[in-house]
Amino acid sequence: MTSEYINTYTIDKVGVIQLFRPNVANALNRLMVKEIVEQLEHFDHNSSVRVILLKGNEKAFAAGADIGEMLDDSPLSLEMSNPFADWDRIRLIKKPIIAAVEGLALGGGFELALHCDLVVAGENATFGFPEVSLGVMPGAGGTQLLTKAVGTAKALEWIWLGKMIRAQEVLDHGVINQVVANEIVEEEAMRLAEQLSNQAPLAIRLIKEAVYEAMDTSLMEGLKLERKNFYLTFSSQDQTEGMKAFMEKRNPSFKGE
Ligand code: CO8
Repeated sequence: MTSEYINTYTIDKVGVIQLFRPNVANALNRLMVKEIVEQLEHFDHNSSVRVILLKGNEKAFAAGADIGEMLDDSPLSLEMSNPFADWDRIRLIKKPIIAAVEGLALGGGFELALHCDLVVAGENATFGFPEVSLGVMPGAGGTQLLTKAVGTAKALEWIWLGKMIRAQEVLDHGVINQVVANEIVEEEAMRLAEQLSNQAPLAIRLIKEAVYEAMDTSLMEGLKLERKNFYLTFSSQDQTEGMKAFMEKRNPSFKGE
């Protein structure tokens, strides 16, 4: 798969996607978003990959959607080109996606991080939705995903004021998972990815599905799905291995079967 705006590689069972438009702070043009999504899907279907790591560079994870590309958009051109169809596909990825955020995660860049399951950020990382200063608003899920994470008061404050928020404050509001020294962001994200990649893959993906279901559904429906997924884990050899290993007082070795 050849890509213009991303670099990709694997380390053990971790598939890595690096956003690569360094001359424009990784501003996300539509082709770049398409490339990211297609690579996420590629890793999702690759049985030797268990976790996906998304990263930028030390200056920027991504400074938002490409403003130059949007300049001449109209409601009709947006409706017809349907740029958010690609974003919707991110939600369908079954494997864990971890974002390693250094530097800026603004606008669409913050939204991309919010589409990831876990986020490790550097202490100098800055998050924010500056769209209001461009006369627009978040469009790739920012108002919904941020509000679900922090509630209406903080979401309105941050988005209305186009606030630049330091990583620690974003962490304090439970939006991201870890803030670490800038130099070790990637290392820590990779450590987390490796830890997850050694867990039983079926359990990991069914947990992801059940946890996101809790955001959208009634408690009864969510409990039903959880129960079905719980039963499904008993179809795997990893369940037998995990429980046997406990009984035999040893570490389990999960094979993803
Ligand atoms: N789009 C296009 N180009 C950008 C963007 C961007 N979002 N961000 C930075 N660049 C470019 C700059 O124009 C500059 O290019 P050049 O060297 O050719 O002049 C280069 O990147 C470096 O930027 P700066 O010189 O400005 O570097 P600074 O370190 O001084 O500042 C900032 C970096 C703070 C990132 C600054 O460039 C900035 O404020 N950028 C805009 C941030 C922004 O407003 N983001 C929100 C965009 S709107 C959005 O994301 C909507 C999402 C919903 C739709 C998504 C689906 C399509």
